[in-house]
Amino acid sequence: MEKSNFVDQIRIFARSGHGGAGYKHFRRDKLTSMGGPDGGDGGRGGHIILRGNSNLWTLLHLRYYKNVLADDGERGGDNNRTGRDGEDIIIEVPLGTIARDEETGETEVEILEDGQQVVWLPGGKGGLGNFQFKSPTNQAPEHAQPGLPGIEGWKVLELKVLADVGLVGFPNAGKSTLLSVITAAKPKIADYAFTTLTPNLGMVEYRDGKSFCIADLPGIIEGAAEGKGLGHRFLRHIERNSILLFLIPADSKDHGQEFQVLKNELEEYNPELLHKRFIIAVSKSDMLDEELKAAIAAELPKDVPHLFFSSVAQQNLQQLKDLLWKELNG
Ligand SMILES: Nc1nc2c(ncn2[C@@H]2O[C@H](COP(=O)(O)OP(=O)(O)OP(=O)(O)O)[C@@H](O)[C@H]2O)c(=O)[nH]1
Ligand SMILES: [Mg+2]
Repeated sequence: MEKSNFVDQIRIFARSGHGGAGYKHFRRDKLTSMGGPDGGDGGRGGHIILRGNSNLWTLLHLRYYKNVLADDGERGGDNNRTGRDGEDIIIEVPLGTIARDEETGETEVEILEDGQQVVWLPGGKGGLGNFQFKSPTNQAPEHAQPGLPGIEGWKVLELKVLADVGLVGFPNAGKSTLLSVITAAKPKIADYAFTTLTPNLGMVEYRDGKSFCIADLPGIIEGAAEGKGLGHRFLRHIERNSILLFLIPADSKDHGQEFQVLKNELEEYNPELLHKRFIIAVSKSDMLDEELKAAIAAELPKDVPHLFFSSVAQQNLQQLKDLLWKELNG
């Protein structure tokens, strides 16, 4: 079995720092017995910040992160001294990471770019010291503010792979083989079902230095939405692909039917997936002659572009890349 180090979801308890309290104090020294207020402001609590890092591909590095607690701001001091801010915590995440609140399910942050930095859970503001409340009518304010609390809760970080093209197909359709011949990726390939257990990404080097990203996903079977096979949890990774490339092997019993089954499973998972651009590619076409190709073409839906190719015999790979590029930029 492939060792699974593809961590695409983690659950953490996070808390940003509380603001430090404002200080109440009056100046006292040898020469001043009844000085004015000089209590300083409290410092801000530490933020919890998310930062995109394009060198990360999974959430594996956060696997043992359970409690993420930022420091509180320091209390204000005498002589108008402002308390130190609590130290911020910066969590580096791969592009495509979403931060959600576990209870409400609400998406709070989405990281899409390298270096993008978002204050996810802001630290509480520090309270004002009594110095700030001095006024012509109140020369000796007794009041200083407490700091505001930080934000805490159970949170979920979830990764949705950002690829331009997602490969969709039954197990054994030849998805990983295709990835291995059009990109530098080296996914595991075998003639049994569910060889691929976690997504693989590869870059297709297109002409003139242009490239696009393609994601090879675990196979889907009928009933995936009810948990059959590996279930449909990996379908979340195609939610952001702009094109879905359906791979239907030449030796399928019914090509048209196989496409429908795959489409139904996507719809069960998320009906919006049906609004994406689809392309059908009949894989392993080295097994077909022209007559068989014509018969299969007749079974396929008329409104979806299709193409025959073979990874093993290196047939039509350039045409496939051209078609993907055209659809991506069309
Ligand atoms: N004849 C022929 N066989 C192929 C071709 N592409 C892949 N195969 C074979 O089909 C089998 C399955 O290939 P994979 O690439 O592992 O299939 P997959 O879709 O990634 O399968 P899962 O990871 O289980 O979902 C392997 O035995 C491949 O050698 C092709 O173009 N022609
Ligand atoms: Mg595979």
